[in-house]
Amino acid sequence: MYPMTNSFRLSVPGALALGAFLTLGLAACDSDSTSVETLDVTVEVLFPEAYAVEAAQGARVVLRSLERGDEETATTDAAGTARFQDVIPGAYDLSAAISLDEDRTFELTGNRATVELNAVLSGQNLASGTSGAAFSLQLTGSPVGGWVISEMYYTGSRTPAGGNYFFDQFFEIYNNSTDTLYAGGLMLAPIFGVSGQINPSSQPTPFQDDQDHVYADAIWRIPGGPTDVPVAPGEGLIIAQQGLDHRDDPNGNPNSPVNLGGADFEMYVDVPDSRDIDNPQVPNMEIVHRRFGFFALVPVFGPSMVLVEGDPSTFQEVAVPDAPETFPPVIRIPVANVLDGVEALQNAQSSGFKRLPVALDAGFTFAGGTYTAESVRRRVARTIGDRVVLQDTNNSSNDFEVLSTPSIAAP
Ligand SMILES: [Ca+2]
Ligand SMILES: [Ca+2]
Repeated sequence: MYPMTNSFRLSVPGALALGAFLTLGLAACDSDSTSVETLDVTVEVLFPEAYAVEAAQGARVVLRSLERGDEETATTDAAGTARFQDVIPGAYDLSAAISLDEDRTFELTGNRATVELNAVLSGQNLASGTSGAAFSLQLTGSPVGGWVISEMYYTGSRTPAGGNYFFDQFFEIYNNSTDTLYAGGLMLAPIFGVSGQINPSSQPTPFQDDQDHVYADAIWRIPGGPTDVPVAPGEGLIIAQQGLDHRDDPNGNPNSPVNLGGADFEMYVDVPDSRDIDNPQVPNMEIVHRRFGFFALVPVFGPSMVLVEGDPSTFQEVAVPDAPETFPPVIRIPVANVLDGVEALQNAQSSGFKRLPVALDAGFTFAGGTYTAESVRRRVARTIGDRVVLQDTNNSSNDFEVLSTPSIAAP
């Protein structure tokens, strides 16, 4: 199991080798100046903090001598510990590595992925005269999991007089990964196309055959760059159409289920003739692209929404086929730039109106109707410690459930 002894014999130069071996073999504690006192080294290997288990069983640990270049290898046991015996004092690099298959990663993180984790501790001095040394290595790797759209509240609410109210729409994006992610520069894009047979002339989007792109009505960007807007694992950001307390605001609706005055961002339509409301307390999303409208309204029948990364100047404007010349173009975004997408359609019969490519969302979700104050929310895959991992099989029919009131609604 531990071939240290062999390596030790080979690595000790010249005539000393046999004598040293005999000395150790017969009396390891002999203080004779010609002998080499060896020591035992224990290495504890830990998974990254957000993982379900601390001790990393099955990690390959390497102890590499800086003087001689030779390596010893051991595998961690169920306690995450690897042991090296009879190690010659000197300077060493320690490293640990483990490959996790999809099933094991799912057990440990709640997300399915193959993962490589590593840890390195360089230039450690194993001093002679000590009985042993112990080290602890914490593995790191790329975040497992990523951003998802966790909730969409798009149905709107009824006013006390029975009117339609749709300014209280919001979207939540969520860090479904094992590490802090940065939201600066991420873009939220509602997709062009009707949500179902809303009237007899409703037609599905003409872009259905293109499975490599999505076609956006608008692109809203979170301000900042790739190191701005940190979001911890298991935390989300609320992006409101209007960042108001819709229940109390004089422009609001007392029947609205949500107070969005504490939203992280709002989609203020900043145009000269704007009728939108800019709450100075809520930072505005940046408008990258917008086709029309006084408000950042998405269809109350069901929007398709995608979360996008990358450089939007590479996205092209595209005319809508058979539309009048004055019809504003949509913007074409490669599927490769889409981090997550959710298709919400009018009802169970609306599958023919799908707007998102199957690779992004193989199904769709739908609410009970318009102005019902319902939201659609991603189901929980599992909980690891305090962290909720949301289900993302890229099929909203399975991954989403309808809530009778948004998850952030006051009780
Ligand atoms: Ca604002
Ligand atoms: Ca997804």
